[in-house]
Amino acid sequence: MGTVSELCVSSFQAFLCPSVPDTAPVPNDLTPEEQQELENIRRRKLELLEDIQRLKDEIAEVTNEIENLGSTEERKNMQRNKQVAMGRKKFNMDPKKGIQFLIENDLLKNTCEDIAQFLYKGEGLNKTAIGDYLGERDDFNIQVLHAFVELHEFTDLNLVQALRQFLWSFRLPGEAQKIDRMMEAFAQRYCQCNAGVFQSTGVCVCVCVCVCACADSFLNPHMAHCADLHRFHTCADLSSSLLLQNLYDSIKNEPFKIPEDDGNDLTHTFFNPDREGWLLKLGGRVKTWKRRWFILTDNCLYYFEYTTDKEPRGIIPLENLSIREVEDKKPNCFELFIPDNKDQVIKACKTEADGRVVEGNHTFYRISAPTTEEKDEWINSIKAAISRDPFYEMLAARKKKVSSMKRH
Ligand code: 4IP
Repeated sequence: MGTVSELCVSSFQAFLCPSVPDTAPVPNDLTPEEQQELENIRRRKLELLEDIQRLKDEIAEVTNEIENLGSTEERKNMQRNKQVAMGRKKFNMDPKKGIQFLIENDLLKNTCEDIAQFLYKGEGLNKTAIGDYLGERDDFNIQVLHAFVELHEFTDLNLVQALRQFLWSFRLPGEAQKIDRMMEAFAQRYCQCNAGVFQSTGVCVCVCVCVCACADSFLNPHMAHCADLHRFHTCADLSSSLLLQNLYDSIKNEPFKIPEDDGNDLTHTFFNPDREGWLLKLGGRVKTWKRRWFILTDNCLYYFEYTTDKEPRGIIPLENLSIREVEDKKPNCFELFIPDNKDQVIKACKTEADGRVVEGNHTFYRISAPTTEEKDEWINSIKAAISRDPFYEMLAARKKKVSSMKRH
């Protein structure tokens, strides 16, 4: 039997180390006061243990909530990005349905300003589809067209420069009425940004039509309406001849670039990818950074020069590759590499400047994302794509089997 102080010590040890049982019987040779004191210590200890357990439970609960909160947010974001991508694809196939889908899913506000902004940003959108939507006769579409034109800044640009900018943001539809509406909206905005250059919007529209006809005949010299300065001067009595001369020279010196009719092939091929977005990619032999539109789908990474390109510039099959974060002068970098073989060239194909498709030269693909979040999302999506692919898993299993057979 121990002394009171020994018993107290054992009680506290049990308290400090709860796994040690505090079951020593209360000795009966203690005075009632001492017994009472010992009882008190043991009760206090139990209370404290209960408090600790309660605190532990609360911490676990809060941690759990925080974790769930993070993953719910992440999941929501991923879901949202996926739906936006889906909306873009729908838009490219049927602009009205695409916009409707985005509005119904709370991804776009149903106002002409928001829709115009979405078209103006144009990320992942087909320029022909943008032109079709903006050219519609519907009142709402006409309002969107005006809001869209308002987003262009034409101040201090000459008419040809402004037209170049405007006509690069979508592909002009073929119908004359649609073109009229668009030219009218453009001319209004141009005159608003450059008061006094033209006597009226009507004059500006007339000059625009001349500019376009002239640009067209420079691009297609065999067409009937020959582009001579004389023809261009049909607008002469409407505007100063010096201004017209400048515009004429500008068209002649630099051909008018119209976005390609990009069709919808890409839309179908890459419908609903795992992820897509702009990234910077480092070259293989020549280490130049290029901004490319990346699409992750079917366990392959495709990159394009423009979102509307029909053909990718490069294709990187992801099987046998790993991904890791890396430090570089560029921010948010990650790279694809072959594990345990840093000198082997990755199996991939690329397009040469002359259009030939050849094998790539990369021993690693270094890529920079615009933000840390996007870098993390790309890494996660690529990791998921690499690990989920059943073909790769089957291949890996076979390789394992073959190498174990070789060993025996
Ligand atoms: C090119 O540099 C581009 O970066 C290419 O990227 C890249 O090909 C070339 O790599 C690199 O030389 P310049 O345009 O400055 O010449 P992209 O094809 O996206 O334009 P990859 O294989 O990265 O596509 P090498 O390996 O051909 O040098």
